[in-house]
Amino acid sequence: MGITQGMGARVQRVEDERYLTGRTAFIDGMALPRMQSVAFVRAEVAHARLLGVDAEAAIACPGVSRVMTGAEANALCRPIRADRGGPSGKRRRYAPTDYPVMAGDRIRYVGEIVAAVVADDRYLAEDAAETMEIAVEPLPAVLDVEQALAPGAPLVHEELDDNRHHYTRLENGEVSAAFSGAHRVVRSSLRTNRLCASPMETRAVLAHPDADGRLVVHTSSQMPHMVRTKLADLLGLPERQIRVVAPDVGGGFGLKCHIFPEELMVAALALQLRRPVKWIEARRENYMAGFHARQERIEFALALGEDGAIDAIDAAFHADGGAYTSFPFTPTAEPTMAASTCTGPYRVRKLRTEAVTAYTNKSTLSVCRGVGLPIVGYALEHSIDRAADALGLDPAELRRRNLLRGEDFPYGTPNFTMYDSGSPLESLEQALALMDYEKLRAEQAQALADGRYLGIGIASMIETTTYGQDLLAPFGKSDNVALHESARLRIEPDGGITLAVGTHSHGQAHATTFAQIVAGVLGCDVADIRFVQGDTDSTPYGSGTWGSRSAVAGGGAVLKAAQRIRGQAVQVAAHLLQVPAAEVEVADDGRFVRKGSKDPGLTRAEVARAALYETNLPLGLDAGLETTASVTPRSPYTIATHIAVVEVDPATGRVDVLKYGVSEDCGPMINPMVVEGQIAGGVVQGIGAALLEQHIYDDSGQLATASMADYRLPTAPFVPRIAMAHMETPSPHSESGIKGMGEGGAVGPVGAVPNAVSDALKPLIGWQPVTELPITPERVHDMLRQHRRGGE
Ligand code: MCN
Repeated sequence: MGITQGMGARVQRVEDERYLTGRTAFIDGMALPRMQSVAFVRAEVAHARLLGVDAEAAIACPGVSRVMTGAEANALCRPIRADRGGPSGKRRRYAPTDYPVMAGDRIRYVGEIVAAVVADDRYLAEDAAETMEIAVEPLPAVLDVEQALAPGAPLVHEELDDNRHHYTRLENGEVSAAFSGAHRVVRSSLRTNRLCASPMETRAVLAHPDADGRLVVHTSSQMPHMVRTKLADLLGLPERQIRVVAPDVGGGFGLKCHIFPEELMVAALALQLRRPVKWIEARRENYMAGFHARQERIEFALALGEDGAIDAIDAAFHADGGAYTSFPFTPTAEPTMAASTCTGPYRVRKLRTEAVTAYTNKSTLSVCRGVGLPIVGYALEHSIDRAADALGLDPAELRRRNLLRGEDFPYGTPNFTMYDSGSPLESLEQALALMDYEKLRAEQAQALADGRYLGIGIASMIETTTYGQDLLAPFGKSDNVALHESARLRIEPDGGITLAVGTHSHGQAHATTFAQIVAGVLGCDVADIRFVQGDTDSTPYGSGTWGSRSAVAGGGAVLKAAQRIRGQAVQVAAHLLQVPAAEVEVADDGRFVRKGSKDPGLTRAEVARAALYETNLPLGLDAGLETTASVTPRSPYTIATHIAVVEVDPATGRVDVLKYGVSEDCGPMINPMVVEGQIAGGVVQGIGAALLEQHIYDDSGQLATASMADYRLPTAPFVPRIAMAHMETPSPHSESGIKGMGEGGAVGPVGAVPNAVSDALKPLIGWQPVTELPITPERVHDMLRQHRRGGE
């Protein structure tokens, strides 16, 4: 089969069979002799002085082997800390805090760990945890970014002067003049919902000392090498004494690319007790103490010329950042990314942005699929549709007048980003054709005549992917994330191939797509390749999977390793065939043949065995066929257009998504089927973010949405079939021209669905903005009610 399974082929996902037949290695299914379970005792107040923890009754409970409280835990393990270089000043400040593994003398959010109880099983541990007496002196809680930033607000961290975690400001061009001279200004105050990743598998850790006394930590992580480095650093152990394994991981969506107090605590307890210790997170804990994302207040303004050209953008993103600085990604990532991408795919030269993160007494806010881009998708696309309405233009027409075109690329944005290639305008036209926009408008008019309210929403977007050197180097030295990615490739003596990578696939199908890259270079089948990931003992150091980087960074390293090993194999084959290496080529079926010769040449196995066993190979050649390669990537930008068609029922406020279409250009696709799967999964998440998902804290800082009954996720009947069309503009920023695309699906709906809702309600109340997400039936009712009130 060989080359037919290379890049571009719709190869069936090789990893699915084991998931579908239950032959998986999730941590919950693992058990070791003498294993203990942990239950964490968590704070029940949002902000308090912690006066004391009475563990006497818990220690006496049946099966309990250990109870640990803050003083002891914090002496064993240094706090998590995310420092970053660079001076503070008028335009920039960053004030990180220590994130202790357990609350010391202060509690800062409901769900913070106050103690750990270790027992023979989780039931016994939970029963004992119930008996713990926690004495607190409540303090006023800060529960909102505006409250946090108001002068005189109670301090979440006493050592800081105020609750500002961070701010950055940028001004490029004469923005004030552009606004005062504008033909039209469109200004909106918007709010995005506090939501979370909600992976199917919650967080999970199983740690134990091995026979040599090394610490082995199984953890449900997207970044196993980073976790090992931080465990060593914070527990004070030599890194070589730690092995981290991220086995099967049931989804991460950005949550699992952090180091967590729970990982450190379970590891510390296993070392102390000298036995395996396990923790499986309950959904309630995940919602209270797994990080949240996205809650921001946004001020967004466009200055437009008479022809509808956007002259300037003025945008401020204020994030409700929660209690602590997470590592390696921090609560500052969402607003910073929003500010640095807020011109989207449009031609805008003048820009003013402000990004602020405030400490609040809530669970820490960090990254989730899309990081800042869904916020921009919402605010910018909302503003485009609002402007189109104000100017009396069709939303597609206003986009046509402002979108970047192919000839504009490479394009430097006013926020100092260099877009590489593609055409947002062509993407719009492709999406309009895919969905038959004219026909949709006719159907909408017919529906209205029948008394139904249909709306069409467009979102044009550009997705930052890979987060390469160009984007991250300007932040200076980084101890937080490694930029490179690596791959190790070995051709075994029987011709089979072992590929080990530093990334971590937990749904993205790397076992298939990375194998396709190798298949394309070596002319083998995907089935010939054993894929290894997630184990720091057997994979090369990599940064892991986040930021839609694996195809470009990891895939780039795989390609480099495959090309290098092919070169090595050609040297050996040349010796065996007794011709110069330049005369040898790899045929589509993987045989090493002399160019132009009908001779069958050599199989991969023959060459691989010779590389190990042949006695008279030239002395300069490495023995065996094995290599490790790494790539430090640049950032390619993926272009997409999403179109949503919704129906709104004004009586109930219910919004149904009837049709959905995506045009996507992520460069040459390694596997179009995998790309389409990623888009579909993302769109479902994006529809959830637009219509359903929301964490709500009450006035005392209690999380009111701590179960799946209250935190609503989209299910299959909620989502229509998704139409897709592709373009494949190569990127000059990557090997093979590939661009990443793992997050974009989740970005578009957050712009397209609200616009479709405003469009649906237009015949009833004129074009009214959706100013807050998610668009619950209550919010639809509010829009209708406010309009009625306004008209009175
Ligand atoms: N791909 C391709 N051709 C391209 C680009 C990508 O065939 N031109 C393939 C890649 O080879 C890979 C997949 O598409 O198999 C996604 O590639 P990429 O865009 O590099 O994204 P990553 O693999 O780095 O995945 C990370 C991304 C992120 S950041 C989040 S969050 C996310 C997501 O992927 N979390 C997910 N998708 C997820 N899907 C599942 N099922 N579960 C998660 O937790």
